[in-house]
Order: sequence, then C-alpha cells, then structure tokens
Amino acid sequence: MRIDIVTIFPEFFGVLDVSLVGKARQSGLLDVRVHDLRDYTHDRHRTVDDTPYGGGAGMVMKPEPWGEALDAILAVADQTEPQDPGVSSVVIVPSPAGRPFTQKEARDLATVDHLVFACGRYEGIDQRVMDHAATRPGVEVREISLGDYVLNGGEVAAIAMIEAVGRLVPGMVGNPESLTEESHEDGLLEYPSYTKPSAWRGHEVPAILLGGNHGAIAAWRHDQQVERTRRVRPDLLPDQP
Ligand code: 6GU
Repeated sequence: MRIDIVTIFPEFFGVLDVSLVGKARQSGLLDVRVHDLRDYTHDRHRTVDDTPYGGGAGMVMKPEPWGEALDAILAVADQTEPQDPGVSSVVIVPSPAGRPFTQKEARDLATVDHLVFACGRYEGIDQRVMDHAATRPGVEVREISLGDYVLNGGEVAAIAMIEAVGRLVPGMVGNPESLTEESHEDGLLEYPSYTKPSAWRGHEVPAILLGGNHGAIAAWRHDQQVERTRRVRPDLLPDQP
C-alpha cells in the first residue's frame, strides 16, 4: 500500500518509523511518503493560509498549494493504472466535520492501494480543494473525523488512522487471529485478559480461566464482552434500554 501525507508539519510523522508501521515500511509492505505543503508555494514567505471570505475567526488554507501538491501526488497514481475504471486513490481529509472513523472504515481503507492524507490546520482547507479532487478520475475524497472533539489539525488524526488501517493490511500483524478477537471487530468490546501470576496483590485471576474447559471459557468471555459493552458502551448494543 502506498500512503502519501501532505502537511505543514512533516516532523509530526517521525512516529511512523516506530513499531509495527515502522517494520512494515522497512519490509516494503507500506510505502509512506511525507510531503511539506510549503514546497508547493511560490512566494517568499511560503504562505499557505489567508482570511476567510465572508469574515469570521481564524485562517483558511489557500487552494493553490493544495492543488499543486495533489496534482503531483495523484499524477503518480494516474499513470500506474490508466485503464482501471474503479477508484485507485482515496484522499482522506481529517476533519472534525467529517463522518466518524470506525473499524469498518479502517477495514475498507485497508483494501485501497493508494491513500492520500491531506492534513489541514487553522479553520480548514478551502472547500474547492476537496470538490476539485473529487472530480479526478479514479479519486474518491473522504472527510473523516476521529470523534466528537477538536484537534488543532489533521496530523494526529492521520497518524491514528494510518495505524488502524496499516495493521489490517495483509501481512502486517504476525497472528491474524489477534485481529478478529479484539474490540469492535464483532461489535462488542474486548473481554478482560490475564496472565501469570494467578494471584497478584490480593487479586485472583477468575477461576474459570484456570480450569481448561475451553467451551466454558469461550462462553464466559462472551458474557464479559456483553456485560462490559452494556456498562460502558450501551450505544453499541442492538436494543438499547
Ligand atoms: Cl480527524 N481532525 C481534527 N482537526 N480534529 C478532529 C478530528 C480530526 N477528529 C476529531 N477532532
């Protein structure tokens, strides 16, 4: 999978050298490239923002540098599969105004060959950048939010999405079973986990886990998932009280 990131803070993405994503990059499974938006400006001050039409607080990111950056990045994709009628690139714009990011979205994005993260700052990117990118053949634009809170820019959100998507790319996680047994994959939260010692600071591991009855353990774990989900995330359950 190829991932391009456009940002005015390339140094945020140093963390992508670490851990699972870092290993996947070294092995060639993930090809991640970070681009400085200011490299696509032409004025002496490398200006990327301006005041909003219609007034209001804050600054808006100018369309021209974004247009040139996406021209350069999406031209590569255009040449790779010129005859493919389907979507070849998905441009993700992290934004608190986007639709919510979910495990389902992560699974879907893990099947795409080329992801482009357009990280905005200030009050956002001129809307025409997204509208124009969506008119390009083979390009889909998705504005996506991490949740109902506000970050200063899309960088931290992009890193979270890259980790969530990257670990679902085939070959990334050593044991694929660990992908299906976790929170959100079956619509429930994960059951609690324990390891040795069986007694620690007066807290015992639940006896059922020590008995070796695999059917009973599976049933107990499912009950724990349902109980935990009801307690902390009742909105995830089909019939809410
Ligand atoms: Cl994806 N971006 C920004 N800037 N703020 C957010 C967000 C994204 N998700 C929640 N807050």
